[in-house]
Amino acid sequence: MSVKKEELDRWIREAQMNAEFPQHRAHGMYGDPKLDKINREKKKMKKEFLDLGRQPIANKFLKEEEFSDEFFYDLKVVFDKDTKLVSLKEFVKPELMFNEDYVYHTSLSVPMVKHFKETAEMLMKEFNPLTVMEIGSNDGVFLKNWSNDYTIGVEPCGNFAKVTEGMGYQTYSEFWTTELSEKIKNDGHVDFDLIYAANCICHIQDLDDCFSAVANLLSDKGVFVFEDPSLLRMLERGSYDQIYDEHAHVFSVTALDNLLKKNGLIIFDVDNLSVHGGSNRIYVKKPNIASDNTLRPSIFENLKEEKSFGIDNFKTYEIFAERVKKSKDDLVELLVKLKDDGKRIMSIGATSKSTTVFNYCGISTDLIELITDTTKDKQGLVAPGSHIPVVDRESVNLNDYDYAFLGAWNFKEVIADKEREFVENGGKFITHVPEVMVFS
Ligand code: DWN
Repeated sequence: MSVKKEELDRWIREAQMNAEFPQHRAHGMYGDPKLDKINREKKKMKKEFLDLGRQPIANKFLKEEEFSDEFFYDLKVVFDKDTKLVSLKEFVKPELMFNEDYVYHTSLSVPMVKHFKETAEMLMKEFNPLTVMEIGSNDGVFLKNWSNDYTIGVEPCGNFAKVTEGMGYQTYSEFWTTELSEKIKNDGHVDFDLIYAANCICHIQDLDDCFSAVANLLSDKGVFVFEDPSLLRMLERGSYDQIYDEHAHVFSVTALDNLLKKNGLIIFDVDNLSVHGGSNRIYVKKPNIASDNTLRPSIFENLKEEKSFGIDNFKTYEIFAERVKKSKDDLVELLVKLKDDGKRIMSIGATSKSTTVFNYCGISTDLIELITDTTKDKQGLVAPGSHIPVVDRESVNLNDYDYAFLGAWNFKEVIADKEREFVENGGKFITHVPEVMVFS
């Protein structure tokens, strides 16, 4: 598909204008009466479509003595008619989620280690960047593919920042903000040829500030590449458990296109990925007339596919909300029936996603006895809200159970392959994606 010149010129003009007039951006507006009014207007554009009830911090696995202090909030989801962005109605304070105790280690997911190695190789081949920064560098699974002389990390979780510092990568243990981007500049870093982020940008609440900070540190020829779960795949697959405190937003290409342009950046390519239940990798750069004939057809194809699905139409979200209610009813009905029949049920993968499912559906130890997880930091604790014990896979004989719920349904194939013996002995899996079903 070829890009229409008028369309291209309009995009670039818009992006450049927004870059030149940062006061047009939404961030940092609080306190200015004129801008407060704009913010109030913006809030009115947000329409609620889903209520997933009281939820705890999705990754705050806990001990019994912490039960009385457990934090809960209302997990509601809104659609912004203006930007088409899907976000949480109320954000949770970032420090409550991302701190020294953060337990999700990317390097413990073998398929993700492979994914990040291949991603780094592809980016090296395609863009050959000299200077690299990763936002949300976790335990260094992406960083380790790059020379530590020219690569830095940004990671607010202190436990992980220490790990990557130990690997020789300078790591700013702070949240990604324009203020931090200024600090990095003042520390003498040259602009970056590659700014990368995986499963992190959707965690950032103030996206205008986030993108403006990226624009501040991206070299003129640099690329900003980020990947996050896809809203379209979530809507198609009914995977409502992509929604939890950390996921402040679930991105469509449509909404990102609107938001990035507003901040002087343009999308030039999109990859549809299978990881994390269906993600999009978005390639972004600064507008530059001389090289903007490089916009790839993938952008227009994704925008077209999203439009035909109805991503810009509130009705689509109302239909999704109905499907979510049905998923809850079906899952609870199935688990209760199996328990009544004397079956034993456990779960595999103590994921953030399963925190949403268990708390929304009111599932606790009466239905699911335990969860196995390969992450040492989760073992010996109980899952948030549901208080189902999390144990090491090696401590459990799966043959004692009749059913295994897939908390990590995004690793369905890997888990089914590992647990062949369970199935051979008559064990069955339960999943709620794309709909509640039993399979073996
Ligand atoms: O964005 C985020 C993504 C990338 O990771 C974060 N907000 C938090 C986290 O979300 P999650 O917890 O839903 O991610 P995963 O990758 O689906 O978690 C898989 C969990 O399952 C890990 O704790 C490891 C565990 N696991 C297991 O016990 N047995 C995984 C596999 C493949 C297994 O065989």
